[in-house]
Amino acid sequence: MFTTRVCKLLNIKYPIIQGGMAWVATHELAVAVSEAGGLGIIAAGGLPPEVVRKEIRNFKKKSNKPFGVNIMLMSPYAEDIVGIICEERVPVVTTGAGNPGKYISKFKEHNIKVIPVVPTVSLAKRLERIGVDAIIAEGTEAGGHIGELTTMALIPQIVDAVDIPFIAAGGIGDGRGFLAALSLGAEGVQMGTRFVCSTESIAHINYKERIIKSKDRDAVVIGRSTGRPVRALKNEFTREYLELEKEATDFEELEKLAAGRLRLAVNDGDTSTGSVMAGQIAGLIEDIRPCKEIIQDMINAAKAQLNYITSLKGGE
Ligand code: TUI
Repeated sequence: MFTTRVCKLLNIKYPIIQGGMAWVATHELAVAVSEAGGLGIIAAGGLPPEVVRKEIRNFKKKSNKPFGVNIMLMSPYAEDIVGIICEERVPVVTTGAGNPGKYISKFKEHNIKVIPVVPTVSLAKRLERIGVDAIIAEGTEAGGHIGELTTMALIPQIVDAVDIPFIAAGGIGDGRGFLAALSLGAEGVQMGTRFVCSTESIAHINYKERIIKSKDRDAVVIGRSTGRPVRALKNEFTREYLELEKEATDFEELEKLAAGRLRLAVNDGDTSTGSVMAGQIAGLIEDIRPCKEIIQDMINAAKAQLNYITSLKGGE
């Protein structure tokens, strides 16, 4: 059940992909997700290329399952990381925070599956034309760097616009969200925030606990004025940033304020002055569990939800 073109394309059991969260998505998390039947992803984020190579090799030492590397296209190292991914024969690449168009032919030459994250229909169509294998359509409910459209509005418009399989992301954290995404036409889901709160995620315990403590309106957006909006949980840092933003401060000053804040929260556990990037679904998450349980429970809950829907009868 729930076997889609995404499962066949990626050679995975469940069409569940782990988000490429900078600093959080190390090989440890990727191994856990891949071993549980999903697709684990190592986030290159802003890491130097040789560190990414080590992460890839560490994954391969611990698992023979398919996995991917996410390239954050704003990284100054993006080009070199593309080279390493090709050398190391990584099976799948996801990209974020930009248009990966110029790298597609190189990945194709190396037989690497490319799945870019896109926030709009127009970019999805353009990338389909140049030969990407699938698309991750990400709604604004997601954590980190975001687009404008909601998942609910974006997904059906993507289905109507492209023929390649695509994966829904943004606001998905359990079996109900998974089933809803499939109902709208997606052939898989990508989850970030849910996997941050896994046993295997190396995020500091304070980061995980901040997500568990969060309520529905805690995931706020900073940086709208810069053209690079980012969703993170409300704290001293987001308040200071939003105050500065109100004063119509220039881009550079805002960038300076945000520099290093994600690492501070993820690695040092400073959830007051660090950036606790997370999606709107954070309010739903109540526990830290092994990736295997997260995935199994999602599949079981999706089946239960589908049975419930089929059981609904009209008022005859
Ligand atoms: O990339 C993400 N989420 C991220 S990246 C990131 S790293 C960061 N660290 C500190 C400050 C700011 C960022 C944190 N979260 N998600 C995928 C995503 N990609 N969302 C939106 C996009 C996107 C946006 C524009 C993809 C393509 C795009 O194309 C524009 C163009 O050039 O056509």
